Amino acid sequence: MKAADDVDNRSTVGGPSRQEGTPANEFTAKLAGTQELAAAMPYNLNKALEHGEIASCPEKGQTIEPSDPAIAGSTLTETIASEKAGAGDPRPGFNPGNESLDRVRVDSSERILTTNQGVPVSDNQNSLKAGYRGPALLEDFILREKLTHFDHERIPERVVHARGSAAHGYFECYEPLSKYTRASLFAEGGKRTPVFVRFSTVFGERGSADTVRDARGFAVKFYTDEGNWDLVGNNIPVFFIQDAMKFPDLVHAAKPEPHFAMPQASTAHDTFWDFISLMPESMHMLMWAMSDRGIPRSYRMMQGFGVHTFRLVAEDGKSQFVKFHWRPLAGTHSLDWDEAVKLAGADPDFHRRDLWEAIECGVYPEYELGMQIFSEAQAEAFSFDVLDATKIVPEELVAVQPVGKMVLNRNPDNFFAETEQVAFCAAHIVPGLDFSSDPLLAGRIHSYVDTQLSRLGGPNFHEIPINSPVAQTHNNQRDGMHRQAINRGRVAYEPNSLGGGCPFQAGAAGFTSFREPVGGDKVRGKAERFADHYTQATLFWNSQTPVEKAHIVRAFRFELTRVQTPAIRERMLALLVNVANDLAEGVAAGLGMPLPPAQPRATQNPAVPEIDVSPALSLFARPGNGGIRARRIAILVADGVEGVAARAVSAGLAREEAVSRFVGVRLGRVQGADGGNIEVDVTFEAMPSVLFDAVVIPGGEQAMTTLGNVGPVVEFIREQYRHCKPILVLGAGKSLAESAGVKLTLSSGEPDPGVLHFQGENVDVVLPQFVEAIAAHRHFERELDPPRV
Ligand code: HDE
Repeated sequence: MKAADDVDNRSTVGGPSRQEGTPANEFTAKLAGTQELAAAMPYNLNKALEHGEIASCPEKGQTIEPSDPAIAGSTLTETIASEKAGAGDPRPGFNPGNESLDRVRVDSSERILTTNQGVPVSDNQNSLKAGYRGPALLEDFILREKLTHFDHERIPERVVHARGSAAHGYFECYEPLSKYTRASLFAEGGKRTPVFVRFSTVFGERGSADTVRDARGFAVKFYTDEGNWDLVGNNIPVFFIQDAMKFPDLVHAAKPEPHFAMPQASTAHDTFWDFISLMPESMHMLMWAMSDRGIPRSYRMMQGFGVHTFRLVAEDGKSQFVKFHWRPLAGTHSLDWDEAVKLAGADPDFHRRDLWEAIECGVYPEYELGMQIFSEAQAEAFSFDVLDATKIVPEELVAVQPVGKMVLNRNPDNFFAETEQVAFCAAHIVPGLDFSSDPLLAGRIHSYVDTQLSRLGGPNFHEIPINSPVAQTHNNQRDGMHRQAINRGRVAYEPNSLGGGCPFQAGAAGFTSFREPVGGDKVRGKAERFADHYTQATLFWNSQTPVEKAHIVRAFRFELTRVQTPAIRERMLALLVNVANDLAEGVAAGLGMPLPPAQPRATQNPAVPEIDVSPALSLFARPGNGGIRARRIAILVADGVEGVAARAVSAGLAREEAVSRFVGVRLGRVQGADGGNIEVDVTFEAMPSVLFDAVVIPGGEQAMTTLGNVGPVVEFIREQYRHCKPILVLGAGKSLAESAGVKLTLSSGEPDPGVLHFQGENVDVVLPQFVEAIAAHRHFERELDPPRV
């Protein structure tokens, strides 16, 4: 720092000061520089602009650049470098906490074991004792550090959405959306923004099974260059309740009952249905939750929704309403209920494993982001209220416009550090987006940070690497538990002159709330249109195919049979009558109850809906791109199997990037009829039928006879058939298939498109048809109640 001799830079209190007649030095130069900074800001230029109409266009904060970086620093000794303190080259205006995760990634290869203080540990087997058989000594700081850390390895689980799995990836914008929004991630076609996505179930605890019936969380953190945007959505476009005031009640009713902590991860119990049957606004969400949307095949195969109405805000301040949609390129597919139940035992991590393995083998899950953009005038004209989170905006009224694609291409390194510590927040939005006045959203804006303060043990969890933005963060927030940033300089307030005015407010470049006029009396209550509880539940029901309707009836029947209080069942039936008579009748028949009269409606003037049917609401509306990537297919083998055919099928499926497994009675090799060997990948015991999307019965007389005599093999095939999965039968495999109950034709006499019997030599001929049958996912034409086998 250059020291000027001609300014008054005496210290009047303490510390280094220039004595009269001595030349200036760097200490006194810092004092002089500070005086220069303060003098350059004789008054607060922007103060007058904080008032009245002019305040709505805030000015950028007033700043002055110090003549030397050291002037704004904490200490002149900052240039003294060390391995710990740094390079001695201060980087004004830079926050390394926003650098990529590489800054905290740790690898211990070829390293010795140390304590947390870096002290090498000589013996990691024995505690320190007074003699080999003597008492352990309290001074064993190594043992105590290890145990103390272990004792605190768990943090509280999320109060909801405790069970989840996550992945990194990117979002790529298709075309600039500047007409609607100034959000930087939508500014240019081809622009990529890093994302971290966490999928979850809602009601189960952290260790509960993945395949339970529930909504799924679909939370996306976009690390945009103007800060983090969290789109914290679900795989269902509506919610149970309309007002945040009811959220704790909903969750208390759905969670295990408080006296005996049962049932785990299930809504099939009295308190849930007691609450729900008194909350008719939940009827629309229930229709979705009881449909096969509640048991997705994979996180890769479910839609996501922002649920609430949000706002897009353009550069000129104009705003449109928006609803966000994620659409999986692999299509929307679900499990069969019987399969979901069995999977909970066979592989409670089914969805977690599916996501991990798909990414690990390069089959990156992809989703298209769509927007329904509409004006306030359009919203006003709808028969429903767009601020009511129990309502959708049907695609027939406002089309979903594709705006970009998300690709999940990297698994986390560490589950705890990333998936567990990630903190999503409905309040995290960026310039160009804004909230609507949805009363459910208002509660969410508060709730997330609040819950995370206790889950993550206090403030500053925004500095945990997975949560920190890639955009630079600079403000005057300081201190608190777990603080990591070491802020340079003495200024932690604004306005200031001693820090050159920095960090200064961004003015028009910063986040600006949409100027929405608000008014009215201070009241508790809901708008009239919120009282229509059934119209969209009926729309959903009317839009389902017969198979989907049958599954919905079955789910209600299951859940309500588990309810122990007949009055609650009856109350539920009385609600369902308001949705659709055939639905209520189907459920009542399963419960062996007469149909009660409908529950009184909250409004005598239900909406006159714009449409009666919306085909887009069917799960089958989005079969996907026809691919079978990462689908699992079992090829059954035993000694004497037609090895050439089995290997050819396996190779053909690999070309489609599907995952085939040779399943046998025990591990080791089986000898093919052609003399070649096949290595068994897995046994029937370790990977039962529910873990596969399809089965191949390859033929070979001897092998088929052997397998036909093994009970679990027959059960394996039977379940594939019962769960409506594609079955490829080659040559002599037919006898085994038939002995397991597989029928080549439907009960109508028509051929079953999901059961292929091939007699020829060259299996490549039948493979395309088999691939198509797998891509179609399930062959529900086969399904009868009760099932044929
Ligand atoms: Fe959440 N929700 N929620 N929620 N939510 C949480 O935040 C809450 C709601 C959703 O993978 C909690 O950090 C309230 C709707 C997802 O980490 C908590 C209300 C939707 C996740 C919370 C709602 C969601 C959460 C629990 C009603 C779909 C998991 C732990 C006003 C649009 C995020 C946490 C993750 C998590 C509160 C309703 C989605 C307690 C008060 C509607 C995907 O803060």
